[in-house]
Amino acid sequence: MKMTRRTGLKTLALGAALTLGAGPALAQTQVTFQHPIGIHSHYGAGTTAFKETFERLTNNRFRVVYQRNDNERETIEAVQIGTIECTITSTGPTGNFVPETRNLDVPFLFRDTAHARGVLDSQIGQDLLARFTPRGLVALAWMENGFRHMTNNRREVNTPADVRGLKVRTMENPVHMRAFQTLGALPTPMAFSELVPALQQGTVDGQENPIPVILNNNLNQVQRHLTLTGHVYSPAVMLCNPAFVGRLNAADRAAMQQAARDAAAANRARVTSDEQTGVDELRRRGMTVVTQVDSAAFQAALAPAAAQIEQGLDSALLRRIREWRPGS
Ligand code: EAX
Repeated sequence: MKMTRRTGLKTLALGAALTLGAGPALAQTQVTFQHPIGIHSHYGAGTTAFKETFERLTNNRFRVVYQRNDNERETIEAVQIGTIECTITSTGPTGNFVPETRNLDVPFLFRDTAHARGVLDSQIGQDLLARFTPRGLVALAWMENGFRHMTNNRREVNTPADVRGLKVRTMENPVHMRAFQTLGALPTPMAFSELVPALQQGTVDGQENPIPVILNNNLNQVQRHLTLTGHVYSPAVMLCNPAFVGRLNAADRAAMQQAARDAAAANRARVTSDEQTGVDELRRRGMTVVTQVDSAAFQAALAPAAAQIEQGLDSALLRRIREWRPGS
């Protein structure tokens, strides 16, 4: 019995060696990407662009494979450990790994998309990417979800007062939680993977996410009212495992960096187009959408708690971000 099994194994090994020797598949190394929302989303646009560039520039010696995982904290940990190579995650959970990223989560910090993208592309953004290195993560590029908006099942939200008493799922992020507490909501932090069941079961009344996330995750199926509060910008970041990056030769590493730039560009282009078409599409799917929002009223409602919201954050960095202008 033992003999037979050993022989069987030998045959298998030989067979495998022959198959591998047969063609260019020989040296293909799998690069596993995990992130939420699926390959047809704005995150998936990034992964698809990364795959296309990286595989092409390395003559297909690498094969990028996507797996969906809606738990961002889990994917970051998996990248740290090395069970997967890369992820794309919002800054929802990154503050637990790199506290400095919480500075980006302050409500109404960014005036508009150009401001947010400009800051992330500037030295400020590059310095923040470098902060991931000592935490066992290689941060390749800033990407994004867009500006976050509120949805709920109770009522149309027109003013900050309408938010009072709503149970709102927030990301597991103390800056966001404090902001919603200030508005009089009952913030309930949970992973993205728990969001849809929580909305289905009525554990929470609402949530907040950018148009691309609402659209690509079909949140219209579990939410009736959308208000374009744009209360905070939602950055995302592409993270890879340091041992994986360390094994790449110089040319492959340059290919990876080019692939990450292409990924960020594709991600942003998709966010822009989702934001252009998303409101009409979500109305078609049955949501009510409040587009005229008194943003100043929401900012004023948060103002008394600004010090508390920014507690433990880097006030000099926040000032640099606020004062950033195109070309600076
Ligand atoms: O990164 O948790 C969230 O609401 C995030 O915006 C989502 O996972 C996309």
